[in-house]
Amino acid sequence: MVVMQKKFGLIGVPILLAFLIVAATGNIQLLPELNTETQTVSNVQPQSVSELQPQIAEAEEQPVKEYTLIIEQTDIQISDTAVWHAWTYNGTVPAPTLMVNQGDLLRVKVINNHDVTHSFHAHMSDYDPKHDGSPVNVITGVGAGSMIPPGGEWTYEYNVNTWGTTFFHDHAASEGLGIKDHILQGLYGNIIIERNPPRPYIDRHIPIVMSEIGHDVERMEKGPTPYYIMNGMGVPGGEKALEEIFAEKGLDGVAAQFNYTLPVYKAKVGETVEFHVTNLGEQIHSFHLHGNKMISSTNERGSVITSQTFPLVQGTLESFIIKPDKPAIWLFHCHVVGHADAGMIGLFIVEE
Ligand SMILES: [Cu+2]
Repeated sequence: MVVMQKKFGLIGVPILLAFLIVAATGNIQLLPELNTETQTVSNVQPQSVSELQPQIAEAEEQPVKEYTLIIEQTDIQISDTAVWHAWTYNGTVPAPTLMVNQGDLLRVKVINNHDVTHSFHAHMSDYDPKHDGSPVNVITGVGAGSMIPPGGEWTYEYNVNTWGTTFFHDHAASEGLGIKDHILQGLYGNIIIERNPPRPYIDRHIPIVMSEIGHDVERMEKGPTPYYIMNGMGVPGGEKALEEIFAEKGLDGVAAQFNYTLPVYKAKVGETVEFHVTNLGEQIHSFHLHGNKMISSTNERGSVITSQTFPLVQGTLESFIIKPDKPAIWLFHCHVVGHADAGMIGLFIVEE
């Protein structure tokens, strides 16, 4: 019954379109009962056609943005005592951020050099179902290859007709492992879509993915390992651990953790910086940046985030803009503070 309703719904659209096309082209003899409206339709016709022409011309020259991502296992030293046998797009967790413009055709060629099936599933709104990269492709047989077997490849395509920030992740499962396990192993990344017309005042983008670490962590010897991570990094013991490192080894000791266990991003006073924070973990996280006026640029565009913190349920993101006005070292962390204690902290350094 549901299927029938859907079919009627789909049939209804072409009928409506056919009616509109017929009306617009003036072939009204096919619709004699609409004679009274004929004059009006033909009067507006020349203007409508000329307005359409540049749009069509633009469509033919749609800019194409192409990326290639290679799925492979990558060993990442996550602490002095442990290695994460991560699964990656192009060797990093998260994957490289894809930068596109509103209006582009985004084409992503994904090569699977790993020994299990993977995919690339992007949270986009305008693409052919064959590029979904989900188990439905296998079930329907439409784009079955978008679930990429070991050694295979697939080129996914998207019309980028909205702007803002979104993300992608693996949507495959393998024997004994769920989609969750595939994602947590590191197969995710952000897509930043610049508005048309663009915002030239953005000086710097800082994409951050909050998550938990995947299942394949090898501990060489006893020692703390992160579980809650941002951009693949975490400091077990959080800020307290940093204090202890400082007491023992001074600033150099802390600096040795930069972009090893502790994500660190820099900007200059007066720059306009846009953060993009995504939760691709299995738990609720929240994101708190100290000391800067945060203005939402994705969910509540233009609103000030007054508590300096926003919540992220699983599979969501927020972007915000700041304009740091003084040199400082600021903390950012998950405000599920237990997660921060278990690793989810980072530094934002503002330089003169
Ligand atoms: Cu958290």
